[in-house]
Amino acid sequence: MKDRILELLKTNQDSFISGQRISLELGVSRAAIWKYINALKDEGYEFESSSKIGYRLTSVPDLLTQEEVADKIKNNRIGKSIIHFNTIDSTNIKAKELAANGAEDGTVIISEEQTAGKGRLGRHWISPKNKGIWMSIILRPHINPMYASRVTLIGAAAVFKAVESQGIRTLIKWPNDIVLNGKKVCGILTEMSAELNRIHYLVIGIGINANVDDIDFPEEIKTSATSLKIESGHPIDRKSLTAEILNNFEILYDKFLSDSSIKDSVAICRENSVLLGKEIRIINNGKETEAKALDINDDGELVVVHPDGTTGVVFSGEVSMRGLYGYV
Ligand code: BT5
Repeated sequence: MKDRILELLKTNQDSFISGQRISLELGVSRAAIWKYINALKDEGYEFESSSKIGYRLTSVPDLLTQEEVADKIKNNRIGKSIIHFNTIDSTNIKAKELAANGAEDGTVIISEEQTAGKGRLGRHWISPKNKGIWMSIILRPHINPMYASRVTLIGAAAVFKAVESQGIRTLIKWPNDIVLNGKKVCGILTEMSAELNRIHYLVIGIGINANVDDIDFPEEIKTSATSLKIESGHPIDRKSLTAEILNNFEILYDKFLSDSSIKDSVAICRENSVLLGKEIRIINNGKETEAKALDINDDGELVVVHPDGTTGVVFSGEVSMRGLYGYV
């Protein structure tokens, strides 16, 4: 009911709506309306109200709640249900917990802040309050677990397209980073619960530095991290960007489910890659090798040529590149 009252107030933002009208249109008592309006005030909505003329919505909070994002989502599944937190340890941890308890395919967990945001290999992800998009998507694909890591590239392609739609051109650093002016603006962490031939669930965690300020980055990542706001010089509409990512994700993900192919996502990652043609260092299981990045093949693997002239593919692992994130 709170959602419906909010919707009614949103569609009539230029005028007052009387309590009587809300009561009649939605079949709810005046006392209940008052209770819901107070709950909305607690969430940061602001109203003008008068006992004679009713209520008028004057300001909506900059929060990534279901109420604020849902009207921009065009999907059938992804993001139809958004579970929102003001603060949480990690949206990936919460998503895994909810998935283990039966949360539906496409459920999205978003938090305004993470106190223990996770990067790969146990690393920490800085997630300051109200300034980024810290979200995790629960997926239940009927595919071979072998193909699960392909979802990371779908995520990267979806973020690229969404950010591009806001007028900002980024580059993709295979397999899980989005880069702007040589610094990281987004990281993706895909986690899985599976048996040998069956996936229970996948969680794809996406962290985007939308409106993060320089001061929010700790000293050790100041030279390697940036935000869309810092680089573009203007604040980012987090609600639209969140919805755009989810909209693009569903389109690309549905193609993948229909034939296990990620050709479209790979094409986006390839055309906008920061690595291809460059000398790179690959760190896998603690072992470092040097190579030149040649291509991303249709399976989403990085094709490289080694110093001895042989070619090979890299499935996963760390890749660093001269000049990027301060690697010299
Ligand atoms: C990643 O790991 O890039 C994956 C990050 C995934 C974060 C999302 S947020 C929503 C969801 N819930 C979670 O708990 N996680 C996901 P990796 O490639 O390992 O990069 C981690 C490294 O990036 C750190 O060791 C830092 O050096 C750097 N870093 C940390 N926070 C950063 C930030 N906000 N922006 C840019 N770089 C950052």
